[in-house]
Amino acid sequence: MIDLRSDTVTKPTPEMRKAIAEAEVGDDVFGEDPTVNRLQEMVAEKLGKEAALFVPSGTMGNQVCIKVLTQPGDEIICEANTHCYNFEAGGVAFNSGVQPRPLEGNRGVITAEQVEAAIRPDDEHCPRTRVVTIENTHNQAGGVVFPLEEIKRIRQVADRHGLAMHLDGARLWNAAVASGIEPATWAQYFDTVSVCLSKGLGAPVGSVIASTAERIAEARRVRKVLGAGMRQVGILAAAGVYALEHHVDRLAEDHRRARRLAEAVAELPGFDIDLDTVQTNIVVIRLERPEWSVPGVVAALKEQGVLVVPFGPRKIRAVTHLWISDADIDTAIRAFQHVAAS
Ligand code: TLP
Repeated sequence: MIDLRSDTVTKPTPEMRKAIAEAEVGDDVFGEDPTVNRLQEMVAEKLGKEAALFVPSGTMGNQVCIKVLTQPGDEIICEANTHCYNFEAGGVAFNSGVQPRPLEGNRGVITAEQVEAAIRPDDEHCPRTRVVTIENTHNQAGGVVFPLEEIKRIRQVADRHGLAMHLDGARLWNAAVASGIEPATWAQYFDTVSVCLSKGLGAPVGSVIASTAERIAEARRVRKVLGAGMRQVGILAAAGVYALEHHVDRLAEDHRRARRLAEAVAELPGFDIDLDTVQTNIVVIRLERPEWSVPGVVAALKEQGVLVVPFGPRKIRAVTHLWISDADIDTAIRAFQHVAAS
């Protein structure tokens, strides 16, 4: 099976398993796991932040950061198709007691003008606007890199109005490799940043959040409240360290393969792809034939040995990653050709 459902499906490579097996560990609740400490220092440095914290998932990364930045009753501005609004099980309401203010973006990108217009007046009837969240790359939009210039402009608005900014950088590594802009250059505009190790980088588990030392100390408390103070978790952090050292630059290969798949499938009758959005490792494909259903096409591709996921009423998604080769892309293209011809 060629598994293009997500870049989360990767299994650790033999070399990564070796790093896991040999990891030095300690009790991380005591702050004594050397491998966790090393991972946190590495990520803080790569993101140009004072401190960082290992968390089990990207969802927890976003949730802890939002909790640290808000008070119950606040409002957070986000793009309407972002993960933290749609796919974290109502987490910002559940964990932080805040309400999201979704803004409709253009291919996932919201503007400084949209953000400014959405900021609430200082009025006792209104929630307090407290945070702007940005997702980079933007998953639902098809792996779009959020333009740095717009982030700078949104930051200016945030500064004028005393708002914090959070970056859901689950795939910030992809954005950095695709754009040639360093992770720290992106991160400098944000008060909190969450990055994932278990997506394109291929680690089995884990995300890291980064911010000031003060906020990370608070984030440690929040992580504890959520039950994720972990013990000899260096065995997982070791996979993250290995991934950061060996699997970042190679993301360019995933991007090249996604592009090749997208260009080939876009030519086939019945499949529509906005090629402008195919900037990284995600390909969102719209089904044009009215007689096709999403589950039907997903099943037909599966019969041809290719797994993709439903991604909205008329859409499916294919994602390239560490375990997808050029030959796999050839096979996947043939599978799409077969379905198009059926
Ligand atoms: N995304 C998953 C699914 O949940 C949709 C995927 O297959 O793409 N932020 C972004 C932008 C994400 O895409 C995801 C996961 C997360 C956060 C959450 O990460 P995890 O799954 O580690 O909680």
